[in-house]
Amino acid sequence: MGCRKNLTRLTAAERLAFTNTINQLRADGGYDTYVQQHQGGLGHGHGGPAFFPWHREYILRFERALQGIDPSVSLPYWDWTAENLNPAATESLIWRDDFMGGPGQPGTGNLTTGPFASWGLRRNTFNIFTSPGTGGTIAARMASSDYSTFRLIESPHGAAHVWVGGDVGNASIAPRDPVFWLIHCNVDRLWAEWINNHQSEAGFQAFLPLSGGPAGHNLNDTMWPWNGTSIPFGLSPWTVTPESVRPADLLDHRALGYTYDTVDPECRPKIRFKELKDRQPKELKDRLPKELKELQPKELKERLPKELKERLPKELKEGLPKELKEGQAKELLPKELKEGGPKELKEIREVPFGEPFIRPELRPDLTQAAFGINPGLSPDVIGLQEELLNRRNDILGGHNHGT
Ligand SMILES: [Cu+2]
Repeated sequence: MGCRKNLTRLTAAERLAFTNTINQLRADGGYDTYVQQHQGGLGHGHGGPAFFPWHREYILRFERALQGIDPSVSLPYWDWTAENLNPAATESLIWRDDFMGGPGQPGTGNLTTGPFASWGLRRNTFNIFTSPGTGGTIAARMASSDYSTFRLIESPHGAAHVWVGGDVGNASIAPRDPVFWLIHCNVDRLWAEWINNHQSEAGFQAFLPLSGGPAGHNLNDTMWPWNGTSIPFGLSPWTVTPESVRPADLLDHRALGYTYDTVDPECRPKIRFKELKDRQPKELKDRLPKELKELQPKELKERLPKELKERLPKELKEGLPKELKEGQAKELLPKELKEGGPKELKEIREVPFGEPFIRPELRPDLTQAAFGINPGLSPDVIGLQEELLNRRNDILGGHNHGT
């Protein structure tokens, strides 16, 4: 299944593949159809309950078009609610010249940098280090388990459009700027995340209304343009084979064949080794018990799993990790294991997944073509980290996410 990631997690190769396929789709003549559909759907996929499902189907079809060119591509998302600031950085990630390109030129607003520089796009002349700053509103909406409250996120999503401005700031032509797909992938992620967070609550509805709303906005209504009905908003038609696409068909993103890194375990980053390489081995070593500190990585690798096991209560020592995997006895673990393993491991795991940008102290030189760094550490040290993490995951038996 395709894994839709925060754009800050894309490798240089993934950024290139994404922008290349978009340019290819446009060169093939397949891009403008999406712009027209969005324009035709202005009064249908916007300003009402269908906003989330309509755009889910819409961007999924676009993603599949990209995958028809390069199957490795998935849409990335731009979490516009997070600080878009990279204080000590040379540039912020989304506006890199090898990704979305920069803001519009002062005066004209013309986009003259990046892979889409020749498209004739316009954007605001914004400061690349400042944020749209809509996080608070999103959090309140996300906390509600009522769809009619949640869906008001359409409004702060609009603020992200307007903040970038130019083409993507104009609803009738917004998808002309590929930033559109990143904004709407985030909208879609928020819906997936919201459903995931609330679905176990009694009476939860992933979409409302079930009936009684405007046409196209009820759970079991088919949606334009996929239903093949006449063009409702006066735009030139294109031929579609009628398909039944209803909000009800779109509630489970996994069933549609993709995952999100903030929702689905298999899409989550296990660990950001590349970013941690710089820092973690030294810190990890500093925290080891004195008698282990002097050991070389190879020796540590052999000894640590054993040490870890010795810290368990007697009654668990013999049985690990099978019993724990089966879900019992977690409460019998020593406090530090309960909370996610020895402090060292916990810190490895919790290093800043979810933050939009690589922490300054971990950040490679962003003026380089790639994010990859090579601090020249021994593979043994890296292997040790991996083993510790794997071991912790074994011990916690799948309870390794999100506590
Ligand atoms: Cu939008």
